[in-house]
Amino acid sequence: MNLLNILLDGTLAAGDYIGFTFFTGYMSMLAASIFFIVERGTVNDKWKTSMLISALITFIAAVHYFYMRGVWLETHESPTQFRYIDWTLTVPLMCIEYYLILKPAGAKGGMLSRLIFGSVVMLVAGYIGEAVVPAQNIMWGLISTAGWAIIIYEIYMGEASKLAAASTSEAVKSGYKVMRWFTLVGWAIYPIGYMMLPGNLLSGMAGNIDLAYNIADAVNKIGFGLVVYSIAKGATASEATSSAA
Ligand SMILES: *C/C=C(C)/C=C/C=C(C)/C=C/C1=C(C)CCCC1(C)C
Repeated sequence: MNLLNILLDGTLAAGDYIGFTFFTGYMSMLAASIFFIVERGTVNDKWKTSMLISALITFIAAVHYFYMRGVWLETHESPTQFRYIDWTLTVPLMCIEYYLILKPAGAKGGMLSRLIFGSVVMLVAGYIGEAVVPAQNIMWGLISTAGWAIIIYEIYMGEASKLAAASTSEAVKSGYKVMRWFTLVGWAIYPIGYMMLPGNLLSGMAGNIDLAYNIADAVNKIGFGLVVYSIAKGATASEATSSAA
């Protein structure tokens, strides 16, 4: 029996597709970290910190995926604690990416604080709804969504969006639009996964919360890092042309 195999020797059974995504998540996060670290050498100094943060995001995720796939293999239950520890570290780092990208355009600490405040509300409420009082997961999901809305407001209508619009760098301007699209559309996969919790709006659906989260993490951590990478590359190239002229 598959489950017995897993309990006895921790192997990945054929047909355990959620387990597959924990393994591919682990390996792809690790590969992405190496890519960002190596490519960091090819961008101008002022973009090197952004590249390092991209690598840290995927590396922190790789380490947590290593543990999460272990929990999944042994129990076939959601590794909720590791999941939220990972997000608590990686989501604020994504806020720092916004700050660093907009810093040459004049970003201030207040903008960063508002993004981080929104993240804390979003993640603390999400954790309470998943792990502390699951019977009230709808209410906590709504509070968490309010935290996400603070972030969306800031990057679409708040100071961050104004700074990006006023930036003199084409690479920053166009890359910023892709970054915030990830934060709106890519991040929407998480609440959809959450709604598959028992008692929530999509609980009868055939989906699985860990499958949704694993796909979302790959899209949002690796994809977001690649956008930062393309901004750094694009800005480096145009900085070279302008200094040669
Ligand atoms: C690398 C990890 C990332 C980008 C994690 C993002 C997580 C979210 C956007 C979670 C959002 C949630 C809601 C908006 C409502 C329901 C509860 C959450 C925490 C799943």
